[in-house]
Amino acid sequence: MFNRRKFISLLGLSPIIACQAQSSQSESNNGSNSTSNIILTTWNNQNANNTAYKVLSQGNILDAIEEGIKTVEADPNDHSVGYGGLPDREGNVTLDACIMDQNGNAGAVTYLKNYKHPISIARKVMTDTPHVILSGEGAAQYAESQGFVAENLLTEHSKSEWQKWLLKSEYKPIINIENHDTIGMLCRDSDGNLSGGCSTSGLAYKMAGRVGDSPIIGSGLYVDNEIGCCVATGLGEEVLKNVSSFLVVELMRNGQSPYDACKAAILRIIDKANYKDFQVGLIAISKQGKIGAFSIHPGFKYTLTIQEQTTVNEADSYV
Ligand code: SD4
Repeated sequence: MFNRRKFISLLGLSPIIACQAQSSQSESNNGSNSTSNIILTTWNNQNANNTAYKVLSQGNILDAIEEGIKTVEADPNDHSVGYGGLPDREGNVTLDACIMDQNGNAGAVTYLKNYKHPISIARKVMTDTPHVILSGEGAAQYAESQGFVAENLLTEHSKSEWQKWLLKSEYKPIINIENHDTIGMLCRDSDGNLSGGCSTSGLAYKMAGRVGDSPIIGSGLYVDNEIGCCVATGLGEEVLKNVSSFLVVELMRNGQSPYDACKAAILRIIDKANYKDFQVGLIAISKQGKIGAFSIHPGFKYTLTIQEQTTVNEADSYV
């Protein structure tokens, strides 16, 4: 029943590198060696990968994650993240983000309005406060106190899309199966240390106050430096109910490869829900530098940077 689609968009890669990237969906070590830097992101996020890879080459894994994710948060053409993200049903762009490091530290912001770079604020929550999550008004107050500047995140385009939606106001919490672009990023540095981050404006036209999986440690992201890391994208409600990223890391702890663990966690979701109308995609890296990805429906792409080569690949899927 598994549809093993092996679509690869290559950016000037040699056939040898192409084969390495292609086999990355299964059990191979995707051409990495024990000292490879690896950046793995959800969807087609080549700019984010290239930025993060450059920063990681200079040595700081958290800077790599923050700077990589910031490129997407600042991009008005990405309608699922930061500036230009589609708003909730009341016309407010509300943001969720989190970060987790190799020492098990974590920080997150949820339901944050008017700040373009929630990943930077999440990082500050992690490093400079005694808490893991700051939410809504409190997160905004904290951002202001740290010198972040509030701004309107609704672009002309996202405003006019919202106004079109208002005409019928039909709310279906369905994730576009083929082409979404929330950013989840996993990094492994040359010492084998792992960290990750995630940033999203969540579901378009969601109810005010809705928080998805992306800022919730264990659901949208989980990192265990001894074992591996995982990040999720898709319909957050289903990921939340299954604590999918933690599950993937625990399955890896029990010996499964990143690919098998992502597949098993997707099957767990499918067992419990009518999966026909929604997408979930998972990506993971093991401590040893193997990667895996799996989704419910075809169309889930992930971006891999390794040995200075960036490829956009389509994950295997259940349907
Ligand atoms: C959410 N998981 O808020 C996010 C949305 C997402 O690609 O990943 N979109 O439910």
